[in-house]
Amino acid sequence: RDVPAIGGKSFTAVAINSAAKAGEWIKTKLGKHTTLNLKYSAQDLVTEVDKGAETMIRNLIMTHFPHHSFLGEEGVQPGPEASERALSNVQDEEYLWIVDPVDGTTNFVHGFPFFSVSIALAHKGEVIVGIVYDPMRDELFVAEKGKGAYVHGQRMSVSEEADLRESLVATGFPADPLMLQPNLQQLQAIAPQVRNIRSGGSAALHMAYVAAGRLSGFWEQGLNAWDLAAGYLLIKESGGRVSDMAGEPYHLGVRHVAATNGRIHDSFVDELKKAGAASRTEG
Ligand code: 2AM
Ligand code: CA
Ligand code: CA
Ligand code: CA
Repeated sequence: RDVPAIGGKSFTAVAINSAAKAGEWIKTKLGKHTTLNLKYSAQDLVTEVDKGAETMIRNLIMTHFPHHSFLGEEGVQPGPEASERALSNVQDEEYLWIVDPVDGTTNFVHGFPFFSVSIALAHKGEVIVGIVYDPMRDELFVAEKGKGAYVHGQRMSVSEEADLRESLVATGFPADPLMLQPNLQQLQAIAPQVRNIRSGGSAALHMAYVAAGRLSGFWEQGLNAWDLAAGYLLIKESGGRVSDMAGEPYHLGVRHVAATNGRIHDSFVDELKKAGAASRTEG
């Protein structure tokens, strides 16, 4: 296939291999992790599996592409300020890998089998490859810019619903109490208008499900580039729309996200806005 390659290995192949290797290992550690630390708060968890998986992915990527930059969640100090600083230091690099080794650590820790590995490659700030891998179901979601998005090798497309009343939408509840309140207000506004609400606990996997047409929409506040970059490309290449809470197009700095099949996007964002998004779109 015609994908950008250096040293004979395509970007996408390296992303897939890294996610698959890490995912297989993470799965073997489910219920068997030995260290659990709190990062920023009692809701902000990390285990040796998060760190080990990130190291595994980083080493694989750096072996193939030693001159590329790397931004991984576990290499960044906890908290929103450090995350924003870390992103602004690297977001203009020519090639930047953006990695969340375990998206859904709370689920992983509790044995709730819904988590993923998220790997994106950005070229000068634009996402060109996006991979989300669910090791429990062995589902690999892959997108290349301009070439579509695939699951199980089949082209994905977003769902058809054009009306909130027919829509199944998901959200994530922010760990930060300051952001939980607006999220609950949005939940209260959206819930009566849609078919139903889900909250699985992995933002990247929710984004992949929007791309696959399994969810009509998803919103969450207080996320980071590593939660969203891969899922953004999956949705875009599946015909959907990703924006911030004000409806502005996605970029790597977006932290409060609205992602849909496109058809419900404007009404979805209107409702979220009315209900009271957190005050800063990127903060
Ligand atoms: P994580 O599991 O990689 O940390 C669930 O609502 C989503 O929020 C997950 O994608 C989760 O990613 C992310 N998340 C969990 N705790 C967080 C925190 N303290 N700050 C920012 N994002 C968090
Ligand atoms: Ca985390
Ligand atoms: Ca995450
Ligand atoms: Ca993580």
